[in-house]
Amino acid sequence: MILSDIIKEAPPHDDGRPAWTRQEFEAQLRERGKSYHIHHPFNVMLNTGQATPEQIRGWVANRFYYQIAIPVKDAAIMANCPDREVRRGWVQRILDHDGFAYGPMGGDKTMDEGGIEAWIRLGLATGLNREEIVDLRHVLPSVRFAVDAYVNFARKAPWQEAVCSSLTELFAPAIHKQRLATWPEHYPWIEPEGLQYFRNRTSQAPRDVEQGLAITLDHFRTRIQQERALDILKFKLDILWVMNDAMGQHYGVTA
Ligand code: AHQ
Repeated sequence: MILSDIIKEAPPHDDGRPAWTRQEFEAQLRERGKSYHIHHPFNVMLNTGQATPEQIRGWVANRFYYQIAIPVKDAAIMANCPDREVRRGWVQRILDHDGFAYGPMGGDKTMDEGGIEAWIRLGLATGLNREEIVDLRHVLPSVRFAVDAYVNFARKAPWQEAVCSSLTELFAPAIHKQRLATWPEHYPWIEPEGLQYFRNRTSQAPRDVEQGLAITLDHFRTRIQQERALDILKFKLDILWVMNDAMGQHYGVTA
């Protein structure tokens, strides 16, 4: 299915087939985890200790482009969403990545630097310098195109469909935990504090998923709408997958 088909308004809402129950629908979404990029050879190489420092630095520098796109994508969803309750929850995602200052009005503030800064620190811990991370010089064309396709989808699709596309995060806690369990042993040359981003996500991702899953299960009601939700999730799974394809092709994959 090409991107314009994905962005096109959903097909007719009902073809008479019985809708899945809420539990069946959630199970169908979770079943797509078999296509999650945790299974991509490039990621398997990273998390089984077979990556060289150059491959790790390439992955961090390329994934930075995805990380800085996340709050932009979430702001696009916020801009399209008229529901204050939803926005009240969704805004936390932007704060998690961009960071925020907190403390008493008029008093001293404490800065939560946010996930983008934590990702830069991951890069520094792998031996990249701040300038080469932030100026995106290492970002591969296919990585850029895949990430831009995600942001453009979030801008153009109905906000509930953009919410649905975030549900690859159903599978994200596992990949963050896998990194935390394997990188210190395999890559002792990476300063442990560089992995803080992954630690942050092990609690933030499940909270994100709770809201995104509830919205998705509530919104996609008929069978044909539920199958569209699966198409949207597949689109986003493909985005994560092709990013690894590009990095594997450029940096090599030893799996
Ligand atoms: O660090 C990640 C993150 O903040 C998010 C937000 C969410 C979205 O809105 O699409 N998806 C996501 C993901 C993050 N990290 C990826 C990784 O492998 O480290 C996984 C990715 C996801 O599963 O979609």
